[in-house]
Amino acid sequence: MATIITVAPTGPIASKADNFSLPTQPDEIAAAVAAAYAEGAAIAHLHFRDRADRPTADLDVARRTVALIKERCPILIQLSTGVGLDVPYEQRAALVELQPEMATLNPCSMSFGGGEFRNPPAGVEVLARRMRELGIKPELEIYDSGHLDACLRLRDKGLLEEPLQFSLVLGVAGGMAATAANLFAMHSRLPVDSIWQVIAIGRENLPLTAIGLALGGNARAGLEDTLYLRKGELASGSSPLVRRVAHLITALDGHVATVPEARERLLAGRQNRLD
Ligand code: KMH
Ligand code: ZN
Repeated sequence: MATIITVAPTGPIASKADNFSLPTQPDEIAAAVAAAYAEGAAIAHLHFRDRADRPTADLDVARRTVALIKERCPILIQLSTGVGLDVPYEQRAALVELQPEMATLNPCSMSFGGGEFRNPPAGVEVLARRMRELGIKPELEIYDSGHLDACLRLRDKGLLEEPLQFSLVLGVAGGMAATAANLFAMHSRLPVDSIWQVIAIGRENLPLTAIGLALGGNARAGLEDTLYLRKGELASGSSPLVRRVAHLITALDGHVATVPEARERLLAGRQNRLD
């Protein structure tokens, strides 16, 4: 089966002071996504920033960025509803009204680095229900073992449709540590037929992404997850990180999913609403 690469070019935390190549404005994000698409990414996981580079859920910024991406390439759009730690939940949730093909769903509140990532249970249920109504595929962000159980409860309430799609996020301070043992433990608990990928934050990004691929998962790459290509060497953008993951996939005798293949696997029977 083809392996899907998601590019995550921006994220909620890093700034241009951390890595000058971080794209924050619509034209920069569109250029970064197009370059990543050329290297094999089939999904773009998007966060937006205002003119001062602060995380924003501004619908005009989101719409403009998506339009610029669509002018350049046919990559699938996944909007982050995580957005940023200081953005109110209702604004974050409103992004799904743009009807992207996919969006993230973060099931639980948690400490997140030095801040708080607020995902109140009632809000999560409303957002899950709305995504189901709109036919938007949720990517479930699992930062710890109990987050998986929270997702299974949402499924049991009829708010999530199978196959479930998970990101196993390792290495956020406040979530599970970036260790192979944690990855194996989470992987062993996923429902059969789940679609999943590793999101490994920071210095363990490469080895844990490689283990995820060897276990049959998809992969995510980009400056949201690591600012470095290797120790001491800042990445010049997300596309070198995507290229490296594509090499890993082919070295494992796998095949990098095209956009039509990713669409078929993730969105069978759904409409492409942003076209
Ligand atoms: N920034 C990652 C740790 C989201 O955007 O909804 C998690 C993430 C979640 O990508
Ligand atoms: Zn994100």
